[in-house]
Amino acid sequence: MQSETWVLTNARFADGSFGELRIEAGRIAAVGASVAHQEARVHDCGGRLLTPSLIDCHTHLVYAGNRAREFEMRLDGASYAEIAAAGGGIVSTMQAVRRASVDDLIAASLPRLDALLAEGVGTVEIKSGYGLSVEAELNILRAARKLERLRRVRIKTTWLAAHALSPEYREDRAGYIDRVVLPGLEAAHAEGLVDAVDGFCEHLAFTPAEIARVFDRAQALGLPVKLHAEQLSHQGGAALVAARGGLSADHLEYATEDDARLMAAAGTVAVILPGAFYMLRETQLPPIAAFRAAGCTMAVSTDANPGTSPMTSLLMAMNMAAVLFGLTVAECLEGTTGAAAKALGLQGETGALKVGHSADLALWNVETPAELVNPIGFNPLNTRWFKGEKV
Ligand code: DI6
Ligand code: FE
Repeated sequence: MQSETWVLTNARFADGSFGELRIEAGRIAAVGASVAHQEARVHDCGGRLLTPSLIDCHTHLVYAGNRAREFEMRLDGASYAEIAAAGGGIVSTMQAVRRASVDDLIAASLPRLDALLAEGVGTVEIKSGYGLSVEAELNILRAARKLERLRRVRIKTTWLAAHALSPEYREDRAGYIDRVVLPGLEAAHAEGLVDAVDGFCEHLAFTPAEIARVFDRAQALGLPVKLHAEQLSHQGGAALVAARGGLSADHLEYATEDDARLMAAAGTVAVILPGAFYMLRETQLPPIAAFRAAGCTMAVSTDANPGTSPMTSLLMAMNMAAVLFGLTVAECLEGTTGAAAKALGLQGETGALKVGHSADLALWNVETPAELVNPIGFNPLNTRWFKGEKV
């Protein structure tokens, strides 16, 4: 995609300084107090805040149906684990997904994707995990790949068949791994549908030993791994994914200081998901101070999913991360830009206003990052650029 040469003038950067940014061939060619103007069209930012486009690095955006009825049951006192044990939860979304065609999945997911993009998001990770059969898992990732062609967005896909045990395999856990998760991964990889491999390591999902088998196959295929770890209880998933040099460990409410040290040493990003914490009325806080002390990179994401985080606002996730978990404004902005890029293996490509990066930019009708994080449910996006093109 060969796009025009632009100079953005009078931009306010997150550190409060003013300057200019030059875009050539879809990439950031220069950034500073002033940049070369030759042969460029000019966009006057009017002193507004200019940031990289936001990155939502953990979503289950592609699904069908909804779980509003289960939400009402939880309001009546049922727990998430009780609903899952009674055949609700992930399995109820599975039934809706299996009835849907790829086109149905796209139609259901586009409004959610559009909600993110309207808030200045330029990169979205999308997981499978609601099909729980080879074909239905493939269909989710086929839909995710098509979304990338329908909108100006970069999509990273993740194989998450180890999200829940499908009902067909209730008595045969190893059979689910052997006949769905692993061969499905091979098929999805052969079809070019997989950028990374994830799992749900939890008492109501998969054990570290089961996840290790999935990671073995992922790594044999040369695919990076990540993990839903220590969300509802401490299972050892964070240590496992760190030992594999994984991209990220996600949720982490029950993670320990040791986990934080192992993740920091491995370069495994801690992905903080306040939406699920909020919806489940969790009270166990993720060990933010330990992540900071260990020097662990922290990202913030929506976890957009129909059950525990029906949220398609990354700005809202930033606000929740600040209010519920005590992240600073700077941590929230880095958590949805540079750190989120690292969680997807995209550092160097997007997520920072750096020469050579893709020109994925967001211009906001505010002056400071705090004005992005402070409001609830207000969208101050002015203009978004994707690969140097004004959207
Ligand atoms: N953790 C979560 O919070 C979601 N998946 C996961 O592994 C829940 C997904 C759902 O309830 O539909
Ligand atoms: Fe998730």
